[in-house]
Amino acid sequence: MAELKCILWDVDGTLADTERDGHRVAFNMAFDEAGIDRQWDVATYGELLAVTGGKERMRFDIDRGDMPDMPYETIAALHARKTIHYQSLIAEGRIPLRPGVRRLLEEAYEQGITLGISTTTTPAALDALIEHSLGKEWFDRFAVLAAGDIVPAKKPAPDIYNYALEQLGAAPENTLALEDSANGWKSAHAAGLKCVVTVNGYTSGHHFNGADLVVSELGEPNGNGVDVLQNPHGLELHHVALHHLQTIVRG
Ligand code: XBP
Ligand code: MG
Repeated sequence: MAELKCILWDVDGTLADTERDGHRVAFNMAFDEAGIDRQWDVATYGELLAVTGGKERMRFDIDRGDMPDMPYETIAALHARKTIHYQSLIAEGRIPLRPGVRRLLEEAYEQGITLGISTTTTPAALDALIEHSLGKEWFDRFAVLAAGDIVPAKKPAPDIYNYALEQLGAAPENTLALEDSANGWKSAHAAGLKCVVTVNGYTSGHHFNGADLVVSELGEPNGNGVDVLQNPHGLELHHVALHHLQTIVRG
């Protein structure tokens, strides 16, 4: 029987709702500052989230004719400015962790479960969120921070999960992923991982066929109880606890 030894966490939308009020706003600040006639409103950004990776997202918007064309170097420079704006927004402390994230991270850490990050976002953006929303001690508590361009193919490709597993020497059957989006779920699934999904405003309409649990959030013991959207293992739950993840991995 497989045991839960490792949990890999997605970042944007899973640890915190960073997209609408963080990344989106930072992109718009960078476009404005560079004199580019384009702003991504909340709904447009939701469509663009189908493309993972900020530089790739800009390229997609250019290719469909909604942004002026520019060479890769300009996209990369704009994205670097966007990351700086994002770091400032995060440093202002305006993006809290999602409910239950800290509780589950702490429970798993105390139980000796290996913890890692597996994300499409840029390392500098990830570092800002760890420092300002989680706390600096978590730089040492995560055994791997797999992020951004470290692999050529971003989610939904499995590469970033495979990279994290390889760095940890962890087996997929002992590892569970926490995700919020269809692209994230596909990536984790393609890497052979069990996956729990916490949806958010941008992803509640996504399809997660085959996911091990889909809920509105991880929730808190003293909260109202989470909305359970898919529960193929028939778990009894009010909030998501470590023992639920252990049950899922045991199969
Ligand atoms: C989500 C993404 C990222 C962010 C923006 O990543 O697709 O591209 O939207 O980050 P995940 P960058 O859910 O895997 O954390 O601009 O740094 O790419
Ligand atoms: Mg995500």
